[in-house]
This record gives sequence, structure tokens and C-alpha cells, in this order.
Amino acid sequence: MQLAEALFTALKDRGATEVFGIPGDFALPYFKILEDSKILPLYTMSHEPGVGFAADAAGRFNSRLGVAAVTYGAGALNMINPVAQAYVEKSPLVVISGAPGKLESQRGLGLHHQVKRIDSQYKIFEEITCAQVVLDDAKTAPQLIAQALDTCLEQSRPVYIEVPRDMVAEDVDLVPSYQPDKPDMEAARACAEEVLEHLKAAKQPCIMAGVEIRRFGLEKKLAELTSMLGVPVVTSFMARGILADADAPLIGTYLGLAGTEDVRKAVERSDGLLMLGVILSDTNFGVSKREIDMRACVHAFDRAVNFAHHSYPSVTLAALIDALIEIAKPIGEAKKHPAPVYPKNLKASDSPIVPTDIACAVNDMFAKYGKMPIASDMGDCLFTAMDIENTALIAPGYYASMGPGVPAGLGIQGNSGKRPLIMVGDGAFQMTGWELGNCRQYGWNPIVLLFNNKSWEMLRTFQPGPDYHNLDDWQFANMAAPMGGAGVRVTTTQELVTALEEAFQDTSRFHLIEIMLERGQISNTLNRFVNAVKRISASK
Ligand code: TPW
Ligand code: MG
Repeated sequence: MQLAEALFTALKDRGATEVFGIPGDFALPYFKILEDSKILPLYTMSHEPGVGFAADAAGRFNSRLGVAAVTYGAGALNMINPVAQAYVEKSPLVVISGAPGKLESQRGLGLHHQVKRIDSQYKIFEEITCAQVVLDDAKTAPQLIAQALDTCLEQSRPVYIEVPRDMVAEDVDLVPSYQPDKPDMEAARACAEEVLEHLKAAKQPCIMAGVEIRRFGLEKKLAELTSMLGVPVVTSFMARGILADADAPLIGTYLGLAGTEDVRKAVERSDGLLMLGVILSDTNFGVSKREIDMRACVHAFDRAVNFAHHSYPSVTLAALIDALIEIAKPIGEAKKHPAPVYPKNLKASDSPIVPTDIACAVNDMFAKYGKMPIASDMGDCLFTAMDIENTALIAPGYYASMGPGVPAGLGIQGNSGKRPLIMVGDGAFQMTGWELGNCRQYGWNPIVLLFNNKSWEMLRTFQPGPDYHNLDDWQFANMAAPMGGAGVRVTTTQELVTALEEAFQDTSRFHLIEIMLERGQISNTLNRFVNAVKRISASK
């Protein structure tokens, strides 16, 4: 079998369902094999950040491998930021890069797309991926491919696979199939006993579900466990959107002082907090970390479980949850846990639109037509999304890069066929909104809610004043038609409701709803977030 075929077959065997990419001369040979072999469909995008964000979203959405295929140098280095985000947010992203052939690199000439040395790119990717391989030997290639992909699945972080262009058609053996490590159930059971004791001893036990729950496909199991225990569950900010279709006693998303009081108290007053797969980041805990007594927490993350003064270094999240399910019993009195309340029934009128109206209008549409998966960019759109009914959400909740909104939506649709709702600010749309032009050729039809405040408004909330936060009026709605979609600009709640109705009715193309917002109008969550940050810095 040709080396490139072996690679794509191995990806498919491990759950990848498509490839996002942009070719280049160092990548043409393997792109040709991808197309001819038809092992996985290829979706081309317009700019490599879009490739990275789309592939990352595909992997996050179905908890399988996302695949980004690019060329050497100019292509791969364009993807640094999305891959870095995937690394810290634990997304199972496989980066495939073409590279100069073995003989080319020995001729002593500077090669185009090369930086300092031929392996400069490899070294850069070492810093943002958890495994790196160069397939420059037909004998070792199958083993190296297996190692890289299995590490990607086990750690749920990006890996880097470099394919010299003269290697792609070399004859190689099949890649060994995925052999997951056997979990150490004895250690997991001992750990589970201790975790359960910890929860039972607490007056106010609470479980925080983090993003690893989704990454490792554990939502149903967690719902089963938490229903058996009857302990309230919150998600971290980063994990917002998980458990949307599972029957768990979910009370909301923990946002510290930026969130709702019920959720904040359940977490911060808990004397037995169990954090399952939660990233300990400033965005997850920043606006009140000191309120949480970390010594009273148990933290399962990165294939280890940590108590205050000791840890179980080899207990995976899956093994811990399996072991807990074996012994789980209801804890304390079966209290009714308050379900989160979201704004609904938007009054359609000629009033100007504020961000909460958008959440309200979306909730009304979801109630009428059913929920959609959401891809949100960074900006107030993401804080507004906290007021939308819990549904699958792909968003940069930790690393916080602008740019993923539109391409991540395309990644969701390319991966699942589901129509996504995309939420994006005007600043972020200026970065990657153009990827929408790729919808028509693939029959994709996202609904895009563009929050146009003609401003980098989130920055303005942190530093009021400077004029450089002002953005020009780009008239985005007018750009939709030539890109193959329908565009409309709305300024009143009545126009918003009408535009949403039209978008839901017409599934033939993408709909771009350009929602005009006054500068200074921000969501409830961002408002609380800003006030909390100000209060914390004033008290220092
Ligand atoms: C790749 C820094 C964080 S939020 C923001 C910037 C520039 C403004 C976003 O403007 P937008 O949304 O999209 O109009 P809104 O609601 O605030 O008006 N470059 C990158 N990522 C980040 N996070 C920044 C800069 C930033
Ligand atoms: Mg803006």
C-alpha cells in the first residue's frame, strides 16, 4: 500500500471522517492520493487558520480525530495559532504537512518555504503538539503513524505528521490498528472508593464537568453517574455545551462572579468538589479562584487523579467514572436541583437590539424548530451564548483566540452534516468570515449571527477610551450574496425575529444576519465579568 494511503486508512480506522486542507507544491503528491483513493473526503478552505479551526472543531464535535492537511512552511506555519489553541484546549487534531523530499533537502540550496533549517518547522510544532513524526523511512512509517495517532487519541491533543513529498507513494505495510491501553481497574476502584468517601463526607458535594468529558466521549456515563449520586453538576466555562443531550442534574455553567449566583454558590461553598476533566485556567476560575478551596477538591485530569496531598498517577477519567458507577449510591437527601433559566419570548418591536435579545430570539427559535449546534468566536458573542439554552458549543473558552467562529461552524457541518448556528463579532468576522464563501460548493448552510457593534467592544470594556477600538462599517450583509448566501442587516427586534424566521425556513444556502448593536451594549455575563475584574483589581 502507498504510504499516503496507509496514513489516511489509519486515520479513518481511528474515527476521522474527513480532511480539511489547502495544498501546496510540497503537499500536492499526498493530496492527489487523498483524492484518487477516496478514503476520506477533502474540504478545501481559503486560508490555513480556517483549515486549523475547522479541523479542530470537527474533532471536538464528534470526539474523534480532526484532520488538517497543509503544505510545508507557508501553509503549516499559518496554522500555528489554531494548533496552539487546540493544544491547550485539548482537541484531538492531526496536522499533516508536506515537506521537501529527502534528496532535495541535501542539495545545499535554500528551499522555498524553508526558514532557518529544514527542520525549523518540526521544532516549532514540537512546542504546540504532543507527538511529532517524520515519515522519511518506509519501514518505520506504519509504526510511527500508529504512535502519533494513538497519542493524539489518548492525550486528546494535537500531533504533527510530516510527509516528505518523495515518500508518499512508497510501498509500506498497513498501519497497526488502535490498541487502547488496558485501564488499571484496580487502581481506578481504589481511587473511586476514596472519591466517593470524599463526596459523602461533604455537606455540599458538587461535581464540575470539564471538557475532557466530551473529548473522551463520556457524557452519557457522567449523566448516569451523577443521576445515581444525585449530586448537582455544573460545567466549566470551557466545557459549556456538554451534557446538552444527556439527562444529568445540571444546574449551569460556572463563571465565578460573572455567572449566576446559584451556580457560584454551589461551587464556591462546596466542601467536596469533584472536578472531572476540568482545565485549571484563568478563564475557568480567574474571576474567583481564591474563593475555591483547592485542598477540598479532587481533580481528575490528564490521566491522573489528584487529591490535596496525594494522587493516582495512572487512573484515566474513563476508568474513574466506570469504577464510580460500579459503587455509586444516592448521597445525602435527594434534593431538587434548580435547572438554569434562560431568557425567552422576545418582544418583537421597533426597539434597538441588545445582546440579550439575540440569546432570547435564539431560544425562541430553538423552542420552535429544535436546537442547533453552535460555533462561537471570542468576543461578546461568546458571553451572550451563556444565555442560550444548553446545546453543543464549540468555542475558544480558554485560549481565547479570535477567528474560529465561522470556520469552526463549517467544521461542524462538514463533519456531521448538521446545520450550525455561528456567532461572531465584526472584528472576528474580519479575520475569518470569508471562509463562508466555501459553503456553496459543499452545500453547507449555516445561520450566521454577526454581532456588529463596529467595535472591538470587549477590549473597550477593559480599557475604555481609545479610538483604535472603533471599527469601520463594512456592510457585511451586502457581501453575502456574491459569496453564495443570503444577507440581511437588522436594527430592531422585529427585524431580527423576521430574519431568523427566514433563515430557519430557507435551508438552501447560508444566512448572514448582520445584527447592529450600539457600542457599549454588552451581554449580562460580560457586564458581570468586567465588574468582577474591576472589583478584584480595586481590592488588590
Ligand atoms: C487572534 C484580542 C480579544 S476580544 C477582541 C480582541 C481584538 C475584540 C473582538 O472584537 P469583535 O467582538 O469580534 O468585534 P466584540 O464583541 O468584542 O465587539 N487577536 C486574536 N485574538 C484575540 N483574542 C485578540 C486579538 C481580542
Ligand atoms: Mg465588535
